[in-house]
Order: sequence, then structure tokens, then C-alpha cells
Amino acid sequence: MKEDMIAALTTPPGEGGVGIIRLSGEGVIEQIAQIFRPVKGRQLDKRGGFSLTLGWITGEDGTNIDQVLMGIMRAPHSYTGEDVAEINCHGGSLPVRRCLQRCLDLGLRLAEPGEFTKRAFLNGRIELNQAEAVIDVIRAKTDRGLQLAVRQLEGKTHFIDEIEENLLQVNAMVEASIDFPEEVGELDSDEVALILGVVENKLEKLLDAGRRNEVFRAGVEVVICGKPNVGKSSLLNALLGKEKAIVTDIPGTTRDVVEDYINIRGIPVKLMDTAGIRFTEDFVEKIGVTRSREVIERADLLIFMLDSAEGITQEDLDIYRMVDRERVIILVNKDDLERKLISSTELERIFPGVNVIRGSVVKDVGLEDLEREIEKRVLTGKVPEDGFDIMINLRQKDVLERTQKLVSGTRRTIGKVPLDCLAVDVWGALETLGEISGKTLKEDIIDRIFHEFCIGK
Ligand SMILES: Nc1nc2c(ncn2[C@@H]2O[C@H](COP(=O)(O)OP(=O)(O)OP(=O)(O)O)[C@@H](O)[C@H]2O)c(=O)[nH]1
Ligand SMILES: [Mg+2]
Repeated sequence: MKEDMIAALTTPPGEGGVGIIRLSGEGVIEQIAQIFRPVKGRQLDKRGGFSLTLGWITGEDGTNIDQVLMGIMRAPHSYTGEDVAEINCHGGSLPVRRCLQRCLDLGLRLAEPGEFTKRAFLNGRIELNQAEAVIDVIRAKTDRGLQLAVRQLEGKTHFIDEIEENLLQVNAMVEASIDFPEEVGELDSDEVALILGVVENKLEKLLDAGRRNEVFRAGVEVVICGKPNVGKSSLLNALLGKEKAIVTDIPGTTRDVVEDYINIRGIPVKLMDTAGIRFTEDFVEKIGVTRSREVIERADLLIFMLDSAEGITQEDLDIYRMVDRERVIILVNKDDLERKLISSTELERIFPGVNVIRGSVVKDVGLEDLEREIEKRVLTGKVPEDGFDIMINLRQKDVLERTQKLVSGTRRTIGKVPLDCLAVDVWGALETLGEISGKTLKEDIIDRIFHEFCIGK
């Protein structure tokens, strides 16, 4: 089916050096040539392959709207696999809007979110998981997250291909014993079970890696909590490396939740400093305390701070009762001071089994231990083996889990069901697995996936 011609701004709106408007669809090069006047040389529609031409986008009355660099990529050698033109105009909101409007005047329509990438997929330029990787590349917050997303984008999914091959091999074996029982003899059930076992194992490794690496994509929320004046805001500032939150020696300084993003050992962390929790009559502080409680509830991880020079007080015990033991790291702060009222035996008695770090935020003691502990707590599960170190999104996880269920179900029924049922089951697993690359997916599901994209991608 011939797709219509689409256009959209691919760079973020606002002011910048360059704004890029991307156009795609059969005929766009001839269309755009009508509103483009090259500074010198041949007209656009006479150029083949890939070209960059300096020229002007012209208005209805023939006046110049903006000087642009026009990129032409002819099908199939373009992002979408169709004819593509890219107008590199000046990146102000007005030139961009005027140039885009001229494209719409030509009869092009505004692209929907993700439509360029969707066309790339539909035209066989990329597989669905590669298309999804585009979002992860754009949203990557750390080098490690980017590395994993790029690996998907490269399409290095040989492990999926391998699993597919294994299943095809089983399929061929079963079909052969159905169609040519005399020639090939009885189905070797042991071998089939063995191959399916290998497949299950590979799927498990992929799922394990996906679970472990999910954090590089989604990031984690780490909340710093504790009574007033323990040094929560000081810790936030120290980890961020900038004076983000106000620090004073007056208890009750922080009222709002103060948050920022940092990279802790490759993990994208949303770090949140909260108002010190205590009973207070102060109206504003009370609201702050309520907010603290709310973020503590939903945090992935909590850094619960104590003050070494103050000892463990009733306030600390009350706060500790609020926090979930599974998600807590205890940091005993201000260990640089002479007065040390918290002993390890006391810690062990009051917080049995909880990992405690002692340190001093102002003297930069214990912060590395803290970062290491955060990494340890959020990176759970086995370290992925070579070749299995991938990142998977929720959709892909669901596909792999369903495939795994089908494969293990099939393996258990070998020898107990007729061969044609076995063949159908293996085929079902193959079809399910095909949803990763998208080759067996229905159109409405594909539409939904691409709608998560931003406009212009
Ligand atoms: N000696 C010493 N003082 C510290 C340390 N960390 C923080 N402080 C001091 O403790 C005081 C309180 O620090 P903040 O970071 O404002 O404490 P907070 O927990 O955010 O306090 P609230 O916002 O009131 O809940 C400040 O005077 C800090 O300089 C430390 O490791 N050692
Ligand atoms: Mg504070």
C-alpha cells in the first residue's frame, strides 16, 4: 500500500542553532522541490541517492522564508525506507513553523508520534525491538543505559535467532515424523526434550538479564529520610556535587521534597531529600512532614539517617517503624564528631540484620560505601553471561515469559500427545517469539507501541 506523505519537526521545539523538519513518503522530493530554490546547481528532483543542498525555502509569493540545508535520501536508503527530505533550517520557532507550514501547504500531513520509525519497521528497515530501542537511546540517562539500548538498536539479537532456530529444528523433526514416518522413523523424544530444555534455559537467562538490567532503563527512586538536622540535605548536596538544598543547623530547615537526578555507578537515580520527620505545631513544616511520608511510601530504596552525636532517640525509632525493612539502608552520620553515642552493638540490637554504614557527609567519609551499597541493593540477581547481557522492556519481557511457558508446557507433553499437537505447540511458541521482532504482531498492537514515541521520531 502506498503511504501518504508526512512531515514533522524532529528537533525539540524552542530556540536552537538548527531545526530539522523531516518529510517522508513517495513523491516528497518532487513536492519539496516546488518550494525550494537552490543557491546554485541542479534542482532537487534531478539529484539521485543522497545529497545536501544549500538553498532557500520560498513563500507563496516567491520570497525567501529561510536559508536551509536540504538533505535528500532516496528510497530505500533512508530512515523510513521511503523517499525522505530533511530541511535543516534555522532553529527558531518562527522559521521552523513557517517552513513546516509550507510543507503542509504542499498537501503533506503532520506525522503522528513515532510514525517515521513505524514506517522504518513496516518497510523492513528495522525490527520492532530495534524500533523500541530508539526510545531507550533517547531516554538513556547513564552510559550503561545507553550502551544497553544501543546494543538493541544494533539488532544484535542473535540469541533470539538462536532460540528461533532451535524451535524450527524441533518443528522440522516433528513434521518429518508426521509426514515421512517410514523414512525417518519414530520421533526421538529425548532429543526433542533436550533441545526444548536448552531453549528454556536460554529464555531464562534472557529474562534474568532483563530483570537485572531493567534498572538502567527505568532508574530508581532513592529517598533520604530521618529526623531533623541529621544531615539529609547535606547528603543530597554531597551526592549531587552541588548546593541544591538549603543546609543550616536549625532543625526543620527543609520543608519541600527536594529532588534531582544523578548517576550512581551507571544507575540513573532520582534522589529525594525530605523534611525531617518529627511532631511539630508549625503549619508549613507539618505539610512537609506529610510529603516526606508520601515519598517514603513509594521509594525504591531509603537512606535512613541517624546522628552519631545525638544517639538513637525515640524520634528515630518512630521513623524506623514507618520504613520498610527490605528497602532501607542505615547511614550513621556525623561520625567525625568527638561525641559518638551510637555503638555497633546498639545498632545490631535495634536494627538486627540491616546493613549499616558509618560516615560523615561533611568529611566525605562513607559516601563511596553508600554508593556501592545502593548499587548492590538495586542490581539484584545474577550477572548476565556474555551474549545474554541485554535490556528488555515490559512488552519483550511478556513475550519471552509467554514463550517460555509454552516451551516448558510442550516439553512436558512430549510422548503424551499426538505428534500433530506437538507440532502445533512448537509452532505456537515460534509465533509468540516472533512478537519480539514484530513479524507476528497484529497491526493495532504495533500502533499502540509506536504511539509511545514522540512526534518527529
Ligand atoms: N559535624 C558534622 N556536621 C554535619 C554533617 N552532616 C551535616 N552536618 C551539619 O548538620 C546540620 C544539619 O544539616 P542538614 O543537611 O541541614 O540536615 P537535615 O537533615 O537536612 O535537616 P532538616 O532539613 O532540618 O531536616 C548542618 O549544620 C550541617 O552542616 C557531618 O557529617 N558532620
Ligand atoms: Mg534538610
